[in-house]
Formats: sequence, C-alpha cells, structure tokens
Amino acid sequence: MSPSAKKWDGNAMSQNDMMLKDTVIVLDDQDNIIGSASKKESHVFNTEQPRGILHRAFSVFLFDESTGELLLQQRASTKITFPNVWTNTCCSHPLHGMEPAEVDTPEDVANGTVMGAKYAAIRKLDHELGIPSVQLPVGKFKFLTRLHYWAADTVTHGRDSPWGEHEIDYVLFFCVKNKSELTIKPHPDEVDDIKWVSPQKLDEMMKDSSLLFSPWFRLICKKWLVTSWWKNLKETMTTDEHCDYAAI
Ligand code: DMA
Ligand code: MN
Repeated sequence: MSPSAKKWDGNAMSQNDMMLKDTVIVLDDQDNIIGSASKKESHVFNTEQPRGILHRAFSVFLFDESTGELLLQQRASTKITFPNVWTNTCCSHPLHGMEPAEVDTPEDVANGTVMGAKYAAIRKLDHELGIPSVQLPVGKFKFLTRLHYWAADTVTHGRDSPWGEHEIDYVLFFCVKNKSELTIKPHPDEVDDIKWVSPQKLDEMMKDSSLLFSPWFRLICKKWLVTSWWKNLKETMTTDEHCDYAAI
C-alpha cells in the first residue's frame, strides 16, 4: 500500500468520483500556490476559461538501466481527459489534503527535493500500474525541471474539446537496475496497455500515424528527453547537470 492509501483509495473511486474529489493545487504562472479546485473544474475548457485553470502536475519517466528502455503507458479508453493516447510512465496531480503531504513550497523546488510531488508519484504508480510502494524508494526519484504548458484535448474530442490540461508539470525520473525488480499490474480504469521502448522504438511509434500521443509527452520528448536526458541517462540520474530548478 502506498503511504497515502489510508486517505486516498483509487480503487474505491470511479473516474468521475476522482474528477470531483481530487483537489488539485491552483497556481499563478510563477508556480505560487493561489488556491485549490476539483480535478473536474480545473480541466474544463470553455469560453469562460479557454485554458482551464493552471494547476500543478507531475510526469514520471521510469527506465530499465540494463536495456536503457523507458516504460510507456497507453491511457485507458475510459479516461475522461486524454483517453487512448500513449504517454510517459505515469502522470497525475499532487493533491491538497494528503498524508504524507503532496504540496511543495518554492524552497522545496529550489533545493530539488519536491517530496510532495514524489509522494504523489508513488501513490499513482501504485494506483495506475500496480507497482507496490516498497519497490519505489522516494530517495531514488530525480527531479529534473518544470514545464508550463496548456493543451486542449483535441486528440480525442476534436476542435471544440470540453477538456484540456493547463499545468506546471514537475518532471521526475526513476531508474531500476532491471525491470524484473518491478511488479507491474496495470489498473484497467487507468491504463489500456504498457510498453518498454528504446529511443529507436519510440521514434518508430511516433512516426506511426495510427498511434496517438499526449501533448505533454510530445513536448518533453522534443525539448529534453530524446536529445539530452535519455541519451545521457546515467549522468542525468547521478549529477545535477541536467537539472534546472529555476526555469518554468
Ligand atoms: C494529469 O494526468 C497530469 C499530466 C502531467 C497530464 P492524469 O489526467 O492522468 O491524472 P489522473 O491520473 O489523476 O486522472
Ligand atoms: Mn491536469
């Protein structure tokens, strides 16, 4: 069980319950906390809020060091936002009111600890992929940087999509020596498929027009992943060369 499971039990909630009950961290564009909102209200794109409500998120990239492969997931067809798309290992939101706390301060960002985002990542890697928290020591997560982006969910809902994302996304890397160390049991409400990929395999998949990819994954790939972080995985994990805690 994840440390937060006492307060938050994904298995006891439907996707709609989570949209109503998950309380995301609302931000200004400098990543200062200015309030809270339900997952549902923050992800609505309409004429009143064409870019939704800016909130905090995290994106985990999980690697197998022995092969250099990255674990991708295909979001379940029943997800309300961005169903069916292929994306990085796990994405979600640090929430208000969790134990251990998931709300990081500017100091937590400046010194690169972001324990809140890391605990949220452990909670959701357990919920979405069934990876037990004991296999995910919090000290092994590496915080790299933050990405501010917005995107309507046109991938699946067309031009007038009622949903979208507007986030400051904390990018977290995690490496295992070998994927055999992990128990992975995807939750069918969250994940339709998973795949371990090399950079070459990912490139092939992204050129395949029958496959859909999330906008945030595409952005992270283009900005940093393929050209820098993944290519130099050992250096990325063991030094602060690739960390940027000032930029958003
Ligand atoms: C939101 O992920 C976070 C990012 C980085 C897009 P999500 O929609 O999968 O969140 P949840 O799993 O909580 O529904
Ligand atoms: Mn979001």
